[in-house]
Amino acid sequence: MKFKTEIKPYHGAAGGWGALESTTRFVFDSKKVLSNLRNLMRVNKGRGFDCPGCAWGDDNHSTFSFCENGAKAVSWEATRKAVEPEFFAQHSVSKLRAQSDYFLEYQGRLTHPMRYNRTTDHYEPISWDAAFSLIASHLNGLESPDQADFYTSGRASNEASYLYQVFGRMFGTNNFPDCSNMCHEASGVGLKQSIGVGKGTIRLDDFEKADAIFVFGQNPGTNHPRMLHSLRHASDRGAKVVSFNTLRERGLERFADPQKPLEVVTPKAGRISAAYYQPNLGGDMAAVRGMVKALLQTHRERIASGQPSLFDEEFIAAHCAGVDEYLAVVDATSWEKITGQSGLSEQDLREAASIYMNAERVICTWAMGVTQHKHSVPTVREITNLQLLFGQLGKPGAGLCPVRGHSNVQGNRTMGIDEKAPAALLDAMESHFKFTPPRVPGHNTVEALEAMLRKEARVLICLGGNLAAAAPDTPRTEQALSNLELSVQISTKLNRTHLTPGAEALILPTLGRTELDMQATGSQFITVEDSFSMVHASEGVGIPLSTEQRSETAIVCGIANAVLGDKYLDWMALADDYNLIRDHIEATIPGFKDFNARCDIKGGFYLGNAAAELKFNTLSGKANFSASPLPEVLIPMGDRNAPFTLQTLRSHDQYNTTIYGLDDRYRGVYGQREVLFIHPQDLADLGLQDGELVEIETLWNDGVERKVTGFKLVSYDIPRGNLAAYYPETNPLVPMSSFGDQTHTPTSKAVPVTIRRCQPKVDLQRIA
Ligand SMILES: Nc1nc2c(c(=O)[nH]1)N[C@H]1C(S)=C(S)[C@@H](COP(=O)(O)OP(=O)(O)OC[C@H]3O[C@@H](n4cnc5c(=O)[nH]c(N)nc54)[C@H](O)[C@@H]3O)O[C@H]1N2
Ligand SMILES: Nc1nc2c(c(=O)[nH]1)N[C@H]1C(S)=C(S)[C@@H](COP(=O)(O)OP(=O)(O)OC[C@H]3O[C@@H](n4cnc5c(=O)[nH]c(N)nc54)[C@H](O)[C@@H]3O)O[C@H]1N2
Ligand SMILES: [Mo]
Repeated sequence: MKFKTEIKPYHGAAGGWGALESTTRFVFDSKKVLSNLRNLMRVNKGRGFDCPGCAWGDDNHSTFSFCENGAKAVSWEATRKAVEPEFFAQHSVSKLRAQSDYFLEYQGRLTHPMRYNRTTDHYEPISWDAAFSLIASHLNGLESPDQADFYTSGRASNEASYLYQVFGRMFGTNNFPDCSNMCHEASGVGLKQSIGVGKGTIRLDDFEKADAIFVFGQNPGTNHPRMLHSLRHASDRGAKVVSFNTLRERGLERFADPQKPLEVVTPKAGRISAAYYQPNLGGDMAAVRGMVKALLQTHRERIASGQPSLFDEEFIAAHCAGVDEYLAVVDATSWEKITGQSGLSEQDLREAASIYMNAERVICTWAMGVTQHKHSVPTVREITNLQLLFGQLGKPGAGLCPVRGHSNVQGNRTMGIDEKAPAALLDAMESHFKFTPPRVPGHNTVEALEAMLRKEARVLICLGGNLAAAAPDTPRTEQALSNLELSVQISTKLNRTHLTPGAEALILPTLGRTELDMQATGSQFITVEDSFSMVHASEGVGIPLSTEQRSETAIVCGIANAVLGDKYLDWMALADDYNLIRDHIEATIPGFKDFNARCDIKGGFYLGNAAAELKFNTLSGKANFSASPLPEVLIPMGDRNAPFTLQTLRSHDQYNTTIYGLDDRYRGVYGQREVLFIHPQDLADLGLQDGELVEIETLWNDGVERKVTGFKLVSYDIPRGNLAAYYPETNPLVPMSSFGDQTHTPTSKAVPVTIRRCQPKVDLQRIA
């Protein structure tokens, strides 16, 4: 596989023909053109299947029912290429480790259960029954159930993830690390403290009613392309979209004039952002604080001149606690600190504030640019503070919207994939299933890896995902994984985690969401929950590539049955008929009354959100303002001063650790991934040139060397001192001990680094 590499700025708009061309290329490449297209037509329509791409909601009246990147996800899942036992017989694990993530993904779907043989360094076929027995003998041989970890990646269905946590808790542990720990954890934690519920408060059609939409730290053009439609429609009818993003992202600007951050929106086709601000990495809390400081001043001036309050006093009095403490902290925060930390001028922040106050209904959305910092919880809460001051909750067209990542990551939490599950969930498990669930909190992802490093965790089962590449500090993560006595991967595609086996390892090949799931009682559907708390059914149509592949639900049941027998539950009956699983969900999880019947509702059903109804399940019974000072420094790292802060982010042709291609079209990068975006003046100051290669080294306080080499410099519209490069290639740079306060989320958007010129890398021997 040879790729033409070039850097060529992209001048088109996000979406449009560029996207269509790229979509069809992916579909045609996957060698199953007709049925692929037919599949695509059905995504998110009728029963059909839910797009396994992102967690954006479904707009049932739109003709546009899939996006370019959803098309990639579907067509790559539907590939007819297969990784069969012969493939593993040909290639040793060590040889495969030298391959790129792109190569691994490209080999196709896993078709047979495989067991790693340490002596030969090859995976060999194993029967399902033998695989389940192996798992049972390891798990039942542990001294304590807490020596096992049960990881979940956010594609797993409600049914599979629900049974998975029931099984894990019956086995005796709360060790449920999940991808959410590396993702939107701060949104859940922060929102819960502020408004009593860890989910967004809005519904998709609120975008049609908002007067302003503030988008913080998110790149919807690539990661939530369907959101562009909502933003575009909003903008076309005169709502103002205001973006806070460290980089200029094509999907957020379109016609926004870089010279004029504040532009009044005219209904000119295509414009997304009315104003675009580029804070420093980690500068959003300061930016919002600055907006509130400006608003507070206006508020006081109004009161002084006898005008009505700028804030929603009625809302604050009726529903909120802690406003005085918060405003005191705002007063105590200097403009100097705000502008220094955010990197934005007072003028900019006053402009943003003025857009905000002139809008009757405001939505704030955010994603990884907000959640992957040390101070992410206070940042989420600061955004909430702003919304509370103006009563932007409990009314149409307004509210809080963390835009989730994986298509069912929100559903997984609802189903109980939570290492610190609330007592109510455990009580429900106990009374419904008649067992004593463990009450001690379990491991999150970083804690699980640390426990593996200490050899305290001995068995790992992963329901999807790719920890070796997704988790921080790659060499330490790989060490952790190889310390395991047994690593079990329930997967669709070959990935790096399979190539980092423990003493024993199993690959269990599973069906994807787009595929027909035939069980004893007929074709089964599953359910998922989107970012707007809508639960809907999803039924695959594609014919599975191999009769050996099993559904995630059937695999979870097979493992549970082998480990626990039918002591508490008849697992195999549940695998035969998913309606029975939904009956258990209905009996134990709030909001799922008449679950099976409601699965027939077109477009799904709404789980409800107490905060959106102004019911706040907090200790105070009110929505709590938080009164955190701004962090002392953005990157705490001991006593060394790093010249640069690096964020690790996604290119357009990837889905997390799955690499579909080597282009990042909107950023003008083609045929390569090892690039480093940098401000042109920083380049000049270092005496470096565009296109030169550098090594990037993390400056951290534990004496461990963290370095990657051979990254090509690309000058870009990014604030000085800030850098950006793709994940997972830069995960070796993210220290495992650098994580968010109260979340343990790796600080993937704030890595203190230095860079220096280097020689081209000697490429490893590749078998492509
Ligand atoms: N096609 C595709 N879709 C996806 C995914 C994928 O990999 N590919 N991944 C899915 C998942 S799991 C998730 S979590 C989401 C991720 O969706 P995003 O959060 O959009 O993902 P990132 O690529 O990490 O982009 C972070 C964005 O925030 C900006 N940013 C970074 N740091 C800061 C900061 O400190 N402040 C501000 N204001 N901006 C900042 C970056 O410039 C970038 O635009 O997407 C989901 N959807
Ligand atoms: N440096 C850095 N690190 C990050 C991030 C970052 O921005 N920067 N982002 C973080 C975020 S937001 C997230 S969510 C995590 C993602 O972490 P994970 O969810 O662990 O990783 P993915 O890459 O989404 O997992 C891909 C693998 O899942 C399997 N798979 C795909 N579809 C299915 C399916 O339907 N069923 C099953 N059982 N398996 C399936 C395939 O084998 C594929 O190889 O990464 C985190 N890591
Ligand atoms: Mo994510």
